[in-house]
Amino acid sequence: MSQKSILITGGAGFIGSNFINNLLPQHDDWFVVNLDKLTYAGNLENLKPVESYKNYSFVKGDIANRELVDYLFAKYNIKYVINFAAESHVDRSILGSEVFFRTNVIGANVLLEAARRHGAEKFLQVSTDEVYGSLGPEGLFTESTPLSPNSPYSSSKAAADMMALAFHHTYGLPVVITRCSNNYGPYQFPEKLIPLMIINALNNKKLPVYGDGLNVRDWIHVADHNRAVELVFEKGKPGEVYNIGASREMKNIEIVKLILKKLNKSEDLIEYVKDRPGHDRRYAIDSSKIQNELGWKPEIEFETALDNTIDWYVENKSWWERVISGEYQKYYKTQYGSD
Ligand code: NAD
Ligand code: TDX
Repeated sequence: MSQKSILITGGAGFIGSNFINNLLPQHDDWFVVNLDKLTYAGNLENLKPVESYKNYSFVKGDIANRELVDYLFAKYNIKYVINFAAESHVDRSILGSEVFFRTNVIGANVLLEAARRHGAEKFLQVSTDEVYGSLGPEGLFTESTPLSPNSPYSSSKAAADMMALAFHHTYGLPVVITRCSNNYGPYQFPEKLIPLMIINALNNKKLPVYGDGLNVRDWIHVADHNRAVELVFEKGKPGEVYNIGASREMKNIEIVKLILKKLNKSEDLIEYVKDRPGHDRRYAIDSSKIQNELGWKPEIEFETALDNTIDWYVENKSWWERVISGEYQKYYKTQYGSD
């Protein structure tokens, strides 16, 4: 049987590790090379379920390192790429944007150039709904919504999307792009809303809600997102963008209250804090294109899966206790002004 050699980048992060853990057991026809820099967000513990697989290899390194990326393409005869690697947190991009441009823009360029030189047959760029900017109370993002990113993070993702599409247009590189809404699920780094609130509640710490708490995000379970990524990777049409979302809009404060209720904690733990600068008001995704053209649909029901996610954090205290030691403490103090 011939194996597809796939370079998966950022596979030690939240979404990438869920992708590899779920997909590798079903694919002995894939040889997966996971290239990850192991930044604060990368964690090899997330990949325990697959570390002994024979069709899996981990490489610690930077996607912006041209020599390394070129060497890996040649060594493993890489013909397929799924680029999950990114600096992914909006608040950190507001504190300092340089590393966002280095990884998200230059890193994507290095991968695209290597893919072009080595005759790649598919390149999937994992992007985000944040490239479309912010919505008012009505309407949904479609694939033809103009890009209007508002944060250093989303502008770096939008730059990578445009470059990836230009590589398709100019060189015929078979690029596909996915733009997904907010993910939740196991192994999410606790700087993001849901795990941060769960962990603070478990520690009886204040839950910092930005602004009036009425900003809206459209939530999807990471496993639904990853099924869509796999489908777009296999069946997506080169040069096309596919929005991914589960039509589950929630105000931030509603999520925070659901978490407190599930954990039997008082709403007195909620603390309204200074708003995020440039805070996008509302995201909501129209995913009819991937549903109609590729036959994907979300399958995971939000309330049950949020409960299961909360249970996962309750049961995996040792995972997050290690994750929030060290660098996280410094970040938390800078971002929230308290320990
Ligand atoms: P994450 O921060 O949890 O993980 C990112 C991973 O990339 C980490 O393992 C990190 O070590 C690695 N990485 C960072 N810089 C690197 C570099 N220069 N070279 C190699 N590896 C590097 O992020 P995530 O939430 O898993 O997001 C994965 C992708 O999905 C990102 O591209 C993000 O923009 C996109 N996305 C995320 C969401 C979400 O809700 N989390 C939604 C839509 C799209
Ligand atoms: O402490 C907090 N308090 C708060 O009110 C944090 C961390 C967040 N929030 C708010 C800000 C947002 O309105 O919660 C909402 C969600 O925030 P994040 O979890 O930081 O996600 P968001 O900014 O929406 O971006 C996420 O979705 C799109 C991911 O981090 C991105 O990687 C992805 O591209």
